[in-house]
Amino acid sequence: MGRCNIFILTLLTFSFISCLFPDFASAALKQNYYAKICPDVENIVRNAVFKKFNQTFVTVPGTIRLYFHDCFVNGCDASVIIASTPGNTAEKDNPINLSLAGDGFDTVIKAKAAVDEVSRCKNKVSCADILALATRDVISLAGGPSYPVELGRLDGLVSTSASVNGKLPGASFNLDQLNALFAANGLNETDMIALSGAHTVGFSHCNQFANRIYNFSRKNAIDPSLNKAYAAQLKSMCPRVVDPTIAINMDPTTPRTFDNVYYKNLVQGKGLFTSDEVLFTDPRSKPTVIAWANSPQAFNDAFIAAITKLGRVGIKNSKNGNIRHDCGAFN
Ligand code: HEM
Ligand SMILES: *[C@@H]1O[C@H](CO)[C@@H](O)[C@H](O)[C@H]1NC(C)=O
Ligand SMILES: *[C@@H]1O[C@H](CO)[C@@H](O)[C@H](O)[C@H]1NC(C)=O
Ligand SMILES: *[C@@H]1O[C@H](CO)[C@@H](O)[C@H](O)[C@H]1NC(C)=O
Ligand SMILES: CC(=O)N[C@H]1CO[C@H](CO)[C@@H](O)[C@@H]1O
Repeated sequence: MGRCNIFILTLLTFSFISCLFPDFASAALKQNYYAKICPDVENIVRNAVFKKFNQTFVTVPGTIRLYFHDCFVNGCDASVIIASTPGNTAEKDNPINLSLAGDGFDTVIKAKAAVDEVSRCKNKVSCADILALATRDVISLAGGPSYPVELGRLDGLVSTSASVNGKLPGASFNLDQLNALFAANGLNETDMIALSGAHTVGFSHCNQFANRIYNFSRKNAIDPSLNKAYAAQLKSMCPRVVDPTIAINMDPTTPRTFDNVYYKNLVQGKGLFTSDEVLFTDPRSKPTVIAWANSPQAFNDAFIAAITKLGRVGIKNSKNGNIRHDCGAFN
């Protein structure tokens, strides 16, 4: 009883302190956050994203992956967009930056410029929120689900190359490694399987899966979990001596559509990375893969839940964040 009272007292004290100093409480996001500040922000961003999409499809995968990397390294705070300066090597220039496509960055820069052209909106909308909105917009432009986006993020004040190490998953990860990294970001196995579905669009360089088609320690053996015809196709596109300029579609079936075909591919042994195919070969995640291969609606629902949770990672408050004037540089 006594212990319980102390617990409640501690809890009350904490809530009280949080009320006195709201900056210590984690900022809450909400839909329509800009209703009074910049009421047309969603249309402005959507139009800018559409213009960019109309120029190049790379806008779609580039923006989605940029959001993922932003959120997993120091939270969804646009720190990934910061350019390096003579005194600081930023996140985007970490050698394991995994070749983020320039068109993702450009999408955010263009949308920010469009928002700032409206005087009441100028310097009032964070780059982190613009990236969250642009991600929703490219997904829906590519045929994926549309969904309400929670807003109210601030932009981070720190971006270092060193902070990237250990924060992003590798293409050779097994299920336990994937689960551990996503759990560190408040995402469970279901969320991880759903977000992996983003590999339904975009490209990969050959080095990410070369070991699956030319196992160097086993006389170039092919990973037995790979579909034989798909492996042969991959070998014809990616020579044994890796050519770093070659990038291939990650979804060999519908590479430009954001759909559940990613899961259908996994069932057929056509997952490009070890981290993709393991979702089908590991008996723990297999039932979910099969369910989503069979139901676009079930996948869409799970994806929306998961990307909404992803958007809540590491939200900054007024002590450790602000609204950047230029997404690529600190104010
Ligand atoms: C589950 C663990 C994940 C691993 C191991 C992984 C790994 C990779 C790798 C190695 C590439 C290819 C990079 C290259 O060679 O250029 C890639 C591309 C991509 N990833 Fe992931 N990823 C994971 C999860 C995610 C998530 C959660 C998202 C977003 C929700 C995402 C979105 C993308 C997109 C859209 C691309 C294509 C990028 C482009 O074409 O420019 N990935 N990923
Ligand atoms: C889309 O691209 C076409 C030509 O590539 C251009 O004529 C059209 O104006 C563009 N639409 C928008 C909204 O940018
Ligand atoms: C390559 O072969 C080694 C030795 O048999 C094995 O442990 C490893 O899992 C294989 N790698 C792949 C990607 O199949
Ligand atoms: C994982 O999170 C989703 C929401 O994203 C939730 O619906 C589901 O119940 C969670 N699963 C477990 C096992 O906690
Ligand atoms: C887009 C980008 O910044 N790519 C860089 C990733 O890291 C390699 C190795 O450090 C650089 O050569 C790329 O320019």
